Formats: sequence, structure tokens, C-alpha cells
Amino acid sequence: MCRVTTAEHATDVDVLIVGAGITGIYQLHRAREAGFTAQLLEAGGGVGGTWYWNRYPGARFDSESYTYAYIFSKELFEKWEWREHFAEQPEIERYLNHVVDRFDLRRHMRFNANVTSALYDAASSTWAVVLGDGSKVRARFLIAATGVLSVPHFPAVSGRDDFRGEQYHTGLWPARPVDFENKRVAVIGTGSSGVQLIPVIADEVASLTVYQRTANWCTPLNNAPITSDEQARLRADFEAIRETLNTSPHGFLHRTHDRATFDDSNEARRAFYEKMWNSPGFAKLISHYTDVMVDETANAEWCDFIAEKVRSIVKDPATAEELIPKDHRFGEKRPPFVTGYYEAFNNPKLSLVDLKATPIVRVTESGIETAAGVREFDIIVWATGFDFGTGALARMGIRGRRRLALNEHWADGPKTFLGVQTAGFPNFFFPGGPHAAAGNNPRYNGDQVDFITDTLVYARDHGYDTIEVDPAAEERWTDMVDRNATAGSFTEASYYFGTNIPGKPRKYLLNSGGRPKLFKEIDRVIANDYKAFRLSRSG
Ligand code: NA7
Repeated sequence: MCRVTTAEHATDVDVLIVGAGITGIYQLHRAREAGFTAQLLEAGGGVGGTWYWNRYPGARFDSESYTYAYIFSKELFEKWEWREHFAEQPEIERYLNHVVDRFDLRRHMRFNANVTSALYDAASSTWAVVLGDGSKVRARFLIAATGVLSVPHFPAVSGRDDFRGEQYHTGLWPARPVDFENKRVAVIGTGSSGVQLIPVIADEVASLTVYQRTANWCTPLNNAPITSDEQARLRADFEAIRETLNTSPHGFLHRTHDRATFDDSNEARRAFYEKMWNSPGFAKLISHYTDVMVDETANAEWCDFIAEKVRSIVKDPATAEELIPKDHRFGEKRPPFVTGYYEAFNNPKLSLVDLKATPIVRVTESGIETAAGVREFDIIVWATGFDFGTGALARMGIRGRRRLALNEHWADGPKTFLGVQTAGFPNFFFPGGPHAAAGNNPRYNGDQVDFITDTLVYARDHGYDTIEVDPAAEERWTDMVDRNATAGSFTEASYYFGTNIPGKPRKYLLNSGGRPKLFKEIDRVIANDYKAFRLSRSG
């Protein structure tokens, strides 16, 4: 495949992948398996991507471990025994290292390799990629598996650099342990990361002040160790599990329910809500009453049930009220799943600051000043989220045909076809990026990796080395995403619309058509002999 015209444009590899997260590792494996030469660049010092950087205490899956992990290899599935239904970060990192070694991928990986620019050369149909250390790699195909939650967001709070204590972002957590023992700690942010961290460090600290701008609808994760009987059942059921994960609309094993809320009596509904409260992770969305996300009255009743639970757990009524969302319904934002979160607020060391009532004025040398005064801290943790979806791609200096910057092409929001390619950027793919997942991420991102790999193989088999999506296909897909953006439960309160980043275009960043739409379109592309792409030969 490395057919080139001049030595200057000789490619180092067929496929250059950026990012050693779950998607990038799988893409490297698939590219190698398909017979391409491949290299993977990773900005971090090790394997894991999101699961490398987000190593804060309490970081764990909220999809079941064996549904989030790889399912391409039966032997791998059988060999790796997850300890818990929802694995914690250290186990996840161990697993991803195990996969890399088991499939002999490490020798194709370069760590501490930060991409600063990527320029497309139309004459040779290659990508010239420059790294932070000035070194260059030229590749036929560039695949950015750079993740959607990989650029941490720090709010523009003045004085952040003045603070003399320790500061951390949950998404940039250091590899060395952070000592919380007897420290006065502030946690800013109560999204999925903050609410995982808070109960885990609560006992260690001298004091813990939680700065909350918006309360979330948190429900129990209901994690548990996987018993040896369950391990045996998982192994025995592998083929069925794989089939369900590969075909279900959300990529989970949870079954959908067949009843709407008011099909049931008051008593039956109450029992059902208890069952949901005690069910694992995302079952609370997928196995819930069919109308809970669409019928306001149905949603309100479920919210009332959660609010009652919060009031029954949190002893201080004023704190309980502050922890109950008043501005959005369940499912309008990505709901966090928790272990001991509400209970932690009964610990006298915890206090809650409502940032809507008393916003942060600035960070000082010794603490945080709000409208209510200054509190002093030894450690500040920013659990303030990410520049979701487009953040990493926007920072890679990507330029396509006629040096068009990706940021310019996407000035009004991302434009993609299937969330894998964008017009004017031939031979560039971005699985697991904008317009990607609408469910259990690795399943959906894996679909994209499989499709990309099949497309590269198709091009190779037909003697083409240039693949570029037709602008009309891009427009059709992007229109579909925008048109259906409000059809699901997420609203602009969710960072899935980019609303958490000042100045970012308000555009839906997931695939609003969901996995069935992706499958349908992939089938159509294949049936039409890849007509959605312009395939050509360079030189
Ligand atoms: P999230 O879910 O984006 O949460 C970020 C939190 O930080 C959230 O509570 C925000 O409040 C808060 N935040 C953001 N900016 C500010 C400012 N300026 N002041 C105060 N508070 C702020 O990120 P996570 O890391 O928790 O979770 C990300 C994903 O990881 C999650 O969805 C899962 O997929 C796993 P807000 O709600 O915006 O008022």
C-alpha cells in the first residue's frame, strides 16, 4: 500500500493512529490484522486513554465491565476475569495493558508523543504529522482515536494560578497517589467524576467542601464482586453476550421493558421504581418504563421517587433539598451512578456550597472566595468536565485539502459522515469522536473501527489509496444528526450540546440517529459499493 511518488513523501506507515484508549488499541489491532503497517502515537506515558488520565480515587466503569471490554476475542474474554461488575480504574488500566501485550501491540506504540500538527498532501495522498518533540511521521491514513472526554475543562475562574496548595483536575490525575489524609479539600463539580470521588475520599480528609452549581439525578450504581458462578456463566454465555452487545441499539445487555408507566397501578409502579433503584447502572435508563424519558408526567413521578430517596438518606433536610435537581428532568443530562454519594453528606466533615446562590468570585493563595466569603484549603479538585466530542481534534492542528483547517470547516459545529470522516480531509478518520456513540461507547466506537478497517481493505483490494467522503453524504448525515438532536432525552443542559464550554457552537455532538441508523447507513454504503466515498489513486 505504501505506493509513493517521491522519497520526500515516502510513508513511514500505512496507518497512523493517535490515541491509546479503548478505541485506538482496537483500531491498531484491526489495522495490523488486516495486513497494514501501523503505528500508534499516544500523548500519555502509557496505555488507556480516558482510563489512563482519569485515575482519581473512585474512577470506575458505569457500564458492566464485560460489556465495556473487548469482545472481538473469545479467548481474551475467557482469560480475563473482571473482579467487579463495574471495574475500578486500576483494574481497567491493567486490562488494557494485558490486551496490548497479548496481541503484541506495544511495539507499534509510541508514548509521550503529542501531535501538534497534521497536514494533508494532496499530490501524494499522505498525511504529514508533527509531534511535540519536532519529529515527523508520514502516513497514508490518519486515524484519530483521540476520545470525546480527553480535554479537561477548567472554568475561567480568576486567581487559579495563585493558589499555593495542591490542585488537580479529575481528568488529568497524577500517577502518584494524592495524600488526602487530614487535608482541607475542595471539590468543584458534581458530574459523574465529582460524585464518584467525593464518597471515596470523605473519610480521609479533615474537611471536604463540595462546590455544586447544578445537582444531578444520581442513582445507585449497585456494584458487586463477580462471583465464581457468575464468571462461569459469563464464559458459557459468551456467544450470546457478544451477539446482544453487537446488535442491541445501546450496546448494553440490559433488556428493554415492555410497559409504559401508567399501564401499572400505583402500587406496582412503586415496586418497579424500587426495582430500578436497586438495578445496576444503565438498567435504570434502558430497562425503565418505555415512556419515562418522553412523558413528562411519567418522568416527574420517577424524579419524585429519587427525590424521596435523597430525603430519606441525607439527614440534614436543607442539604437534601440542595442535592435534588430543580432545573432538569432525569435523563436530560447524562445521569451519574453513585456508591455512597448521598450517604457521604451525613459525614460531619462534608459541607455543600451552592454556587448558584454564592458563585465563586476567585481563587486566592489559600482558598476559594465566593459571595459568602473565603474558605481555606490544602487541596482543590476541579471535577469540572471536558471539552466534549471535538476538543481533542480541535487541538491537533489538522489541515486537509488546500490547507483548510478542521476548526474552520467545523466553525459552526462538527460535520461528518457516520462520525468517521469529514469532507475535504481525505484519508482521515476519527472513530469514537463527534457524532459517535449513543450508548455504551466501546461497542459503538468498535462498529466505527470495523467499518473504517473494512473501508481501507476495500480500497486496497480495488487499487485505491485515497478515500474521501462525498460532501453530499456528509451533509445528509450531519442534517440527520441536527434534525434529530432534540428527539432524544438530552437537552441543551447537557454537555452533549457543547454548552459547558463558553463560545463553543451549540450543536449535538453524539449520533442522534443512534446505532440502528449507523448500521443502516453502513449497510447502504456497502450495498452501493462505497459510493458515499470518492475513491481514487494518487500520483
Ligand atoms: P461533567 O459531567 O461535565 O461535570 C462537570 C461538573 O463541573 C458539573 O457539575 C458542572 O456543573 C461543574 N462545572 C463546570 N463548570 C463549572 C464552573 N464554571 N463553576 C462551577 N462548576 C462548574 O464532567 P465529569 O468529569 O463529571 O463527567 C464527564 C463524563 O465522564 C460523564 O458524563 C461520564 O460519561 C464519564 P454544571 O452541571 O455545568 O452546572
